[in-house]
Amino acid sequence: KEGKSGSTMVVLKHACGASAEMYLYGACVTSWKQPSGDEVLYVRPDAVFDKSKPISGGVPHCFPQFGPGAMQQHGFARNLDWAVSTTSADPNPDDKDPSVEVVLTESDYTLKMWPHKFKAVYTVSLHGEQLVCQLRVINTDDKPFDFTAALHTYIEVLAIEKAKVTGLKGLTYLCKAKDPKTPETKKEDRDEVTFTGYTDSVYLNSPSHVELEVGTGAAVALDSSGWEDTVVWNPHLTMKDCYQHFCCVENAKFGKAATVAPGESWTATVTMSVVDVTK
Ligand code: TA6
Repeated sequence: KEGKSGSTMVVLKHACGASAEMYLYGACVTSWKQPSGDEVLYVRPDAVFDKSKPISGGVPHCFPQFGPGAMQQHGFARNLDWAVSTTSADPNPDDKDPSVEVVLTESDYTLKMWPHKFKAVYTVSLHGEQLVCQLRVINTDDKPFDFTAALHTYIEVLAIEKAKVTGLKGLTYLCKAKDPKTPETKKEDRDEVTFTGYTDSVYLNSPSHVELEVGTGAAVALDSSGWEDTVVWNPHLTMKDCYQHFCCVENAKFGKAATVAPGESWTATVTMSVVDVTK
């Protein structure tokens, strides 16, 4: 389907009423709605869809590098067109979960930045009201490679002052708020991480279940496997026009890079659900 600025997107609709949209540019999921019509994700007002820069919002990829480093910030996966390999996008009378699988492989552009042959396979599906995202990175080269990665998920919150992330207490984290290139190592002692200023923290070896309370009595739960770390980011006053309305809770593989031998693969999955926290 034609999305914004003529860019191609895939729409998933579940028989339960939930829906999702993903642009092939960056394989970026930009919308995930509950059957009520409520949007869970957040797309920044400065987002553009004309491929001149990565889509700022939804669930952008960071691959094969999370953050700044040897190559451009967050790697190249978020600013390339992925190709659809299989899809079952329409609602199905027998309640089958709609899904789409897209792939990205090396090109002259990627080889200049990262000299490895690879195939990244990204599958997005709606399991009822849940959004399930799975990334598989296959080494199609004849030598091993390393990478870091993340799903840079933007979640809409009622007001950032009301947002709370739970599940991180006791973890060691890299605080990148002062300088992303030289993070400070800290220990989280809060039951609930709240946002009173610029926040950019990579929690190492985080649990498979983390929740973000969004301030409406609901939380978004992220249940993951394969991703080992969790990044929490809010730009605070550096994005005066929009920081109040979103919080990024990102599944990441950063503390320890993934190493993949030739012919082998690395897989990580996250299942996101909206849960009622008032009960
Ligand atoms: O995930 C947090 C982070 O890496 C921050 O350090 C900040 O740079 C942010 O992502 C946004 O990055 P972007 O390149 O999309 O502006």
